Amino acid sequence: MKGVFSALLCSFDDKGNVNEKGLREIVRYNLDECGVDGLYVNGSTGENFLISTEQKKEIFQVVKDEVGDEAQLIGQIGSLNIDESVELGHYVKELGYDAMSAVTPYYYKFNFDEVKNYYSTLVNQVEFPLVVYSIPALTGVNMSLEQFGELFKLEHVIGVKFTAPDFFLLERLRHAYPDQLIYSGFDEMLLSASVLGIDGAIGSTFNVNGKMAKEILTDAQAGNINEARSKQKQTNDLIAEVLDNGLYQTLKQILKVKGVQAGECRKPMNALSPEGKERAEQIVNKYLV
Ligand code: SI3
Repeated sequence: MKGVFSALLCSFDDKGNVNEKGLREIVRYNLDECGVDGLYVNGSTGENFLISTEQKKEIFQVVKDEVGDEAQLIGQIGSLNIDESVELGHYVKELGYDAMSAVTPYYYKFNFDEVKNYYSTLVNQVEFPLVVYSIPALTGVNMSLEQFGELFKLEHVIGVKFTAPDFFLLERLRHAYPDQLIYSGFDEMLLSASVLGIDGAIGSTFNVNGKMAKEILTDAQAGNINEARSKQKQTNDLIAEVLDNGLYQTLKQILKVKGVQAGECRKPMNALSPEGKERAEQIVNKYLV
């Protein structure tokens, strides 16, 4: 369960349906061209919070069918509807995923007891390894070192996807919980997180730039910091342009340039303008040939 995991994009048609062929092509591109160690399915990048339970199941099933045992799979099953989370947890367990993950409950201002109860319900009912998904910038849920520790004490909790720029907290977590898996969630901070001893990374840009991410992680782990810095710099030039042009739309357009049917984003995300599409092509020519 270590290494570089793409937060998998999903291909949708212009009506918002899952495009199975396109999804399989995205999976293949990640495995064959990017060489990632695993896939994080139905996360933010998979537009999970914009789709139905049935679509989530369809995506989990198609991805497992395409991947088989070629790579590790983590299924993001977190939802504000705890019954849906439990149902999806059972679903990925039965499909043969390696672990489930769940975003911290958001929108309502849940206190920590409520957050902890959410996770203990999931692990007690599903009895399957769980990675906590912490992304405070989107959820508004910030947890302290001690609160992470409370979650790590729960049976079946195996780690955290830490998507935050708080490197003080990350260092404290690494030091305090050496046996938990820590995945970094910000691709632009991969090197800095690697130096602190993370076990892996989960990110959206790895769908197109996974090879470079793997090199950054392995260079950093081997102590080749200058090499890793230069690769992180190239990566961040790419990421800055992708963010400026529209994150998921641009990643999909890059894949289309590469011949992958990456499809559209779900509404209310906008499609790229003709200029945005042209810029995505320029990004490919500049960084991804
Ligand atoms: O669940 C997921 O799809 C992720 O792993 C998301 C991941 O943390 C990405 N964050 C978001 C909000 O998409 C990052 O990979 C992010 O796109 C990247 O670092 C660029 O800022």
